[in-house]
Amino acid sequence: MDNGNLREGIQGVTLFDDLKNITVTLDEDDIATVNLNRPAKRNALNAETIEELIFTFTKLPRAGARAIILRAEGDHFCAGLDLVEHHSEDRTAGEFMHICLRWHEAFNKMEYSGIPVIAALKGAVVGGGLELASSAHIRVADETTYFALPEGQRGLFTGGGATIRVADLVGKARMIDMMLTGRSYKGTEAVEVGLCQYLVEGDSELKAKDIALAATKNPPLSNFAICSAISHLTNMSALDASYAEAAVAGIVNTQPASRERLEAFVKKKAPRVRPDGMR
Ligand code: 1HE
Repeated sequence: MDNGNLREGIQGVTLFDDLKNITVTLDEDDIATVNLNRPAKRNALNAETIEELIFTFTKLPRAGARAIILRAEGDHFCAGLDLVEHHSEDRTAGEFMHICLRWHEAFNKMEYSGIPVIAALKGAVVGGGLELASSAHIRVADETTYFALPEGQRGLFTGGGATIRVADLVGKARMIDMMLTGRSYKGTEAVEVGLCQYLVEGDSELKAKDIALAATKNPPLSNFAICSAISHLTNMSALDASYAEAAVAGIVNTQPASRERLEAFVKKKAPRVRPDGMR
């Protein structure tokens, strides 16, 4: 492993240094940064990038990462499906179904990873780029960020999970409107409709880093439940979900780290929950 220093602000050890389209670093706070690194192609997702995302999100939870920042080189987070590759490959329906299954594999690895994934967004977050961003647990936008699903206008349909995750964020009616009309969202409106949870002036990555650092202060087992159980439980019937929730809480809420924190509360040494946060 080499010492990575991709750019000012991201420092750490470079992991998996044989990847071509993404770079991955792990810093001294155990925060990994997954960096989409095809800016000349606006970080469009070709088949190789998807395979690299699968590899990365399979390995990272067991490589010591306690939180993950997903960011991109260049002015745009991600332009979605690599349209040039899709055009030149001239895929059959069956071939493209398999491509979509690989996208699902990558994005499910993120959403169900048990490690908080925070997306630092900028510029275009469109089509498959929005499918990628919506697989993160938290999305931070800056003032340049805009969200769109131009599939309809391209004569395409979403294939990377937008019908599940984007519909979950904004609701079915808004998603249908975005796809039929090419409508895009940005700024406070994007926050209000649920496409992102934070909107910052300046660099979204700084806010993502703050969020990641805060998350690393929680016990890993609590984060594991938050960043996998909630997604699983919302896929279940309410009856089964409430049973499974009890099982997860049985494990998480009796862990040694939780006993220690409760002991601190009982001894009046733990922070209180105030309107402006825990202090
Ligand atoms: C690309 C792609 C791409 C750029 N695939 N190569 N996604 C879209 O419909 C979005 C398509 N892209 C755009 O609308 C624009 O490129 C952007 C708004 C993102 C950026 O604009 P701009 O002016 O900065 O860049 P550009 O001049 O359009 O593109 C620069 C290069 O990036 C150029 O390559 P070059 O070799 O000619 O320099 C572009 O071809 C390349 N590029 N976007 C391939 N998407 C699982 S199903 C998911 C379905 C979808 O995702 S549909 C949405 C597709």
